[in-house]
This record gives sequence, C-alpha cells and structure tokens, in this order.
Amino acid sequence: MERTFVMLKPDAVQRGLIGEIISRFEKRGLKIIALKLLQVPQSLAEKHYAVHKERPFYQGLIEYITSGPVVAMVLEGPSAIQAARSTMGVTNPVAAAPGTIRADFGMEIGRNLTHGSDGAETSAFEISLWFGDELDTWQRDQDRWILE
Ligand code: IDP
Ligand code: MG
Repeated sequence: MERTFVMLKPDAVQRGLIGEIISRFEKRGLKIIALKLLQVPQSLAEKHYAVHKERPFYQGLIEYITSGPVVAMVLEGPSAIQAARSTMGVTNPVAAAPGTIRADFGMEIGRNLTHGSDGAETSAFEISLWFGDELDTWQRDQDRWILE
C-alpha cells in the first residue's frame, strides 16, 4: 500500500486546526500509521527542504517551518500521495479549489498550512527522514467499506 509524508505546518498548529485538518484526511479514508508533534530542528528543516535551497523563498520557508511546533504524520492508502495532495489543494491557497484545506483555511503561499510528499521517491525520503525506516501498519476494520 502506498505511503505519504504529511506535515501540518506551524500556522495550522497555532491556529488550532490540527483536529480539523487531520479529520479531513481521516474521513477521506487515508489511514494514519505514524503521528507526532514536534518542534523542528534547523537541521531537519534544511534536509527536508534541501531541494528548495536555491529558491528566493528558502530562508523564509525555513524560518516558517521552525517557528513553532508541527504535526508530522505518515498516511497510507491506495494512491496515498495523490490523495493527500488533492485533499490539501495546490501550493498557493488563492489558486486552490474550494473544499481543499489550503483554500478553506489559507490566504497566502507562505502560510499554506500543510505539506505532502510530491512523489514516490520524495515520500520514501521524507518518511525515512522524519520517522526512520521501520513503520508498522495496522488492520483497520472499516477498510472493506472504504476500499473495494
Ligand atoms: P508544495 O508544498 O505544494 O509541494 P513546493 O513548490 O514544493 O510546494 O514549495 C514548498 C513550500 O515552500 C510551499 O508549500 C510553501 O510553503 C513554500 N513556498 C513555495 N513557493 C513560495 C513562494 O513563492 N513564496 C513563499 N513561500 C513559498
Ligand atoms: Mg513540494
């Protein structure tokens, strides 16, 4: 089953949206197989966003992500990567479709509430970076009502 790394960024935590946002992933049918709240160390933020190192927004992004606690999680399901990203909406909240997390709660690209892995390789890298390589899954009794 596919896995993806999702993070609720400091704005989501500070605004009291943890429950609301996790609930959207959960209700959709993505299964939470790992979950923690943490203050992101500078070194972890830099590794996570290394791909953006040369971008003009990089410094602000690192400051944003280390500015308060985040909620990190691993979600599992068929096409979990795409399912999580479509639940979040596109990067810029004003361009995101209504009903997505970023559109419903966000106004600016630099405060867009959530992160989700953008592909299989990124997902493997990010899960290992944030949670290590040994993650168990669990049996969800509802699965036959969500997955064919
Ligand atoms: P994604 O989070 O939708 O995958 P990326 O292009 O990978 O989007 O960018 C990573 C994060 O960097 C975004 O979620 C957003 O927080 C931040 N970011 C991207 N572009 C900008 C920008 O133009 N200004 C400020 N922050 C940005
Ligand atoms: Mg990205």
